[in-house]
Amino acid sequence: MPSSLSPQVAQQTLGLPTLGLPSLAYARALPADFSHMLGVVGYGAARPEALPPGCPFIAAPLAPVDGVPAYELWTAETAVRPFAAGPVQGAYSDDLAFGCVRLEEVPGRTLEEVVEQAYLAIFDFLSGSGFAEPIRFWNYLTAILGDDRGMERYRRFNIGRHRAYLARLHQAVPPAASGVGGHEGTSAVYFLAAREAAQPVENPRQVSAYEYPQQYGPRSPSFSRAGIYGEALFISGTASIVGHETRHKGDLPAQTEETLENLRAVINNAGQTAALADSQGWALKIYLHDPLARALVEPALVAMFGMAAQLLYLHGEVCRPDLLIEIEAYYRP
Ligand code: 3EB
Repeated sequence: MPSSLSPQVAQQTLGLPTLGLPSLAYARALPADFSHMLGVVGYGAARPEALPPGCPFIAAPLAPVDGVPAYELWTAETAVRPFAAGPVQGAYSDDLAFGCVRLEEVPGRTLEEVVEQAYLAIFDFLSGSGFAEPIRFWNYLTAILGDDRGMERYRRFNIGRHRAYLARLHQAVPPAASGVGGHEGTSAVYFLAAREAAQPVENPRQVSAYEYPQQYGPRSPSFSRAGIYGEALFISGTASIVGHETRHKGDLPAQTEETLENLRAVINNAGQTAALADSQGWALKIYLHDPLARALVEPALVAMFGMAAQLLYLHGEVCRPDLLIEIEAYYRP
């Protein structure tokens, strides 16, 4: 394969089969058929009795703003098999793997150790499953802004993730990710992986997070702003940050507009501007500091992504104290 061609272009040119893409649904109830279910994430929800034993499930430590339990459902185009490696539970299809792990914080282990061990276990899962390339991570941390012996917990998280990436991540830049705080339960990480890496995409309006200056912590947050996987686009948690600085402190409507500008810039930079006309291809999670603020942000979101986009509003804590909203997105045609 000529190295100058992107993976998608090369596939089309050479007539190779296209990549099987994951489907994403945010739902209040579970489906009847789990044969293609890569994994289920619960928001304000414990593992449902109806879930078959092999189906991966992780309870995120955050709930929908309306308090009604919700599920995030990742489905593959082909049938799945369960796969576990140490503490990491998952499943894989022909093209994709899903995995999840709880961050069990026990006395005597620092948060950075717990995070590093969890990520090392994830890399063991990846090498054992044959899906070597992580394409998207979600990190939900309880008390994300809390102090732990003189250092913010999110900064300790970044140290642990950075150590594991240094040891095991072979991609030139880290994959797309979200890092958000929750208000209940146990911190959790889940991910999607594939046989080939996503193409990283940055935001020209923002400094790459992995190049943030040290004022945000001794180790930068390791994530790229988005990843292109086949025809799908994974957009990381996106907030009211320009350059590397917070904009519009305390002003939720202005932060929402800035966040949408950042999303627009990432989508443009990914060459996916036309996707904005395909409302039903979009699924977004909106993390709100104030669970009552949904009505303030919804009109702008619907104006940009259309009536058919799936929108899940969660009561989350953004990883900087002055940020009131963060938005992530998944698109597939
Ligand atoms: C930012 O742009 C906002 O630590 O994995 C967004 C997405 C953020 C992912 C992470 C953090 C992370 O820096 C915060």
